Amino acid sequence: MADLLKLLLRVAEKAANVARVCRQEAPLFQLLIQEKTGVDKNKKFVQDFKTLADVVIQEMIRHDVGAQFPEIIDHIQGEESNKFENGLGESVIVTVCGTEKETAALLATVLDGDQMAATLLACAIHQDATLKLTGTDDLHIPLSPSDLGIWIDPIDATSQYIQGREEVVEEGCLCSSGLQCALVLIGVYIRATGEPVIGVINQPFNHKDPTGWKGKHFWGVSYGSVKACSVLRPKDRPAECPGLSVVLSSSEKQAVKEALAPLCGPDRLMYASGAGYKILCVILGLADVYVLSEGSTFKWDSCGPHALLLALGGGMLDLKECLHFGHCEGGHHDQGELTYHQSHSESTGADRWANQGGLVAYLDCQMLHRVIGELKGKF
Ligand code: 2IP
Ligand code: CA
Repeated sequence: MADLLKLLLRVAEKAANVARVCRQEAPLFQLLIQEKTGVDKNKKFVQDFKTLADVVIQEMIRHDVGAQFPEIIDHIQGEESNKFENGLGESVIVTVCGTEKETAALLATVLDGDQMAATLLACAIHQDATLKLTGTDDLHIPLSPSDLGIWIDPIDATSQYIQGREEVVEEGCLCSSGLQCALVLIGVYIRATGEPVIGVINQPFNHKDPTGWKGKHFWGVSYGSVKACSVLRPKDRPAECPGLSVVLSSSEKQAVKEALAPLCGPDRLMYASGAGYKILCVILGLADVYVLSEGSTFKWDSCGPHALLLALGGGMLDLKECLHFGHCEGGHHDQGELTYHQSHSESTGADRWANQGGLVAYLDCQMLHRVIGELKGKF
């Protein structure tokens, strides 16, 4: 399955290219930033261009993975539906076609005949990405494609991507908002158990050099004794530095913020945008723990980054379950690990795939234990 990992890294890079092109090319950028409401709303198609960009990236990943691994194609799910409908009852299924020209023609139908934008977008979708891969060649992952399913978040933290603020941060610090928080997330899980096994994260806007924005990618594999990650596990905190850092959503409940403040101190209780980005902060050691008390993330937000946490010896748990049962024994915490194969049948729409009990992401079980201890009974 190392071939699947390599393919996912390449398609995630292609997705990152599309994300960058949509901000670089003026005709696409104009479409991206204009919020169409009321009378300005595109009369022919209801969705905004940003939804189209998300859908196109998701379908491109589905197309490329399906071509090489047909056994997985019916088990690739994402945040977006590829069906575009308008008020006149017409609908178009947005897919990636066999040729760039055909894709451009199809995209033009949902872009209300804007040939220029459709051509630019189709060109980015059909362009192969070049990526230098390291550490993936010797990997042997004893899994079969017919056992696997995939979750895709084409662009997580879409609002940060659209606003496009360019934040400058010091090395080793997290970015609370801005383009750096926007990520392409792809996660592979075992269909029978829901366990995440392969994760790919691409950060299309990692840093800027004189030629423009440059991205960065991260990957992890966790299956039985096979644990591999492009990121080194951060060093354990020295004993003389007992403080603990937690990253939260700025919209987190006040009770959670207050419960964690004494544990972290003012500088170590941090806020950042993007569910995927906050998990990446834990993976990179920029924060020890990410806590979310609401059911506001979905399987596509967490599956990919979760595999990297597992590869590094950490994990991601359902917060509610953890608060209820939570003990961390023997250095690892198995109870309440999030899974990716079952929907909430009582819910509708995207909520069927929500991480309903909230979540807590960690690398070091001791840190998890301290955070859970503080939160118990507080909200
Ligand atoms: C969002 C995005 C938001 C996050 C939310 C996700 O996904 O990651 O930033 O909220 O949970 O579902 P917050 O930043 O408060 O953590 P998307 O941008 O793809 O809708
Ligand atoms: Ca998301």
